[in-house]
Amino acid sequence: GVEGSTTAAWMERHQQMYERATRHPFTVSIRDGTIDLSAFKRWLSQDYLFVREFVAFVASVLLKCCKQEDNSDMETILGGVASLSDELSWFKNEAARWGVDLASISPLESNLEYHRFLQSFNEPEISYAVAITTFWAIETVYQDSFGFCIEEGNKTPPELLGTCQRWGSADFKLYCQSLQRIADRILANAPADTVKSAEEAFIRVLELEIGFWEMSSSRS
Ligand code: HMH
Repeated sequence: GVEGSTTAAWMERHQQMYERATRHPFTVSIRDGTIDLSAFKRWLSQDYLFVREFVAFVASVLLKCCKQEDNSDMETILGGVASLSDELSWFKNEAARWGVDLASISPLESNLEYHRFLQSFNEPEISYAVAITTFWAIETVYQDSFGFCIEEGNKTPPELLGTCQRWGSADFKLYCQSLQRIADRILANAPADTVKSAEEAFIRVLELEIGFWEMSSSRS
């Protein structure tokens, strides 16, 4: 439950920014059916490039996990790596369906900024606590954002339901909750300065996610 959950306390403390990330005009426009399809395609192609970087990030979290004395979280994280393989295939399929040529896409600035953040986790000095918290936060923003698009009262266009289901499904929510439990357990045993760094990483993820939605929405 939420009792004693460090991550749940942060979600409350930074509620405004959390809402800006998970109820962004971009995803809200999916839910109300007013989404600009060229913006959707921009998001799709940029997120494909993001996920390719995210594979390396999750691998770095897995590596940090394996170096722990207690590596009982290994299966959960390994499952995350495995599902990214399916996700890359999904992106290729979806891009073909929308007539998007993934081979000709270059990452936009907000995407590159996110890549640099993800790449910083390759440093062995970055703790497992900060890494697993970051992993949880990244997945949760998508779960909450796309989950809202399939909640009661949505007017999500049928051709976008598959996308929303990918991250908004009950299974993906359970997976995010497993990551949250792991993060909370590790944070409960971490020194105060590490917990502080993890909270900063959580806020940084929210900023980067907002930037990513902004980049996807922009008509420039
Ligand atoms: C930008 N954040 C972004 N892309 C994603 N695919 C996720 C989070 C979830 O994996």
